[in-house]
Amino acid sequence: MKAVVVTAAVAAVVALGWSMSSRADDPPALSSMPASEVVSTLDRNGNGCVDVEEGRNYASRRFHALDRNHDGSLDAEEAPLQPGEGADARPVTNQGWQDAYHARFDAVDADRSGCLSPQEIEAGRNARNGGK
Ligand SMILES: [Ca+2]
Ligand SMILES: [Ca+2]
Repeated sequence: MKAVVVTAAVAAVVALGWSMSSRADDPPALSSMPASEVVSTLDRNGNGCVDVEEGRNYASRRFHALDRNHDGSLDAEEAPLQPGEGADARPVTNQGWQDAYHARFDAVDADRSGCLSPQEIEAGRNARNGGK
């Protein structure tokens, strides 16, 4: 019963996400989404959380979408610094971007399940935004 409800919700959010996206290839920015929507957007295998590969896939697509001048790196204009990132985090290459993604994933994956639940993402955000 719960699975059915979750699946329906995911389908609805994904459909909404696609229709709102101006370019289908442009992955949406996750920072403005509620954590539950982040998960439903990235959760391809439908297990209710964001696996390492699912997040990496997004991170890679996002990198290429942000790299507007296609020089293989993101400067602070293409990818504004996120909370917790120092000025030396830009410019960043795709490799550095992926490394940062993995570090963030590990930091957020509190139960070490290799999959990020909405609760973990929410907690990770609160921690990053200066929460105690
Ligand atoms: Ca998943
Ligand atoms: Ca660039």
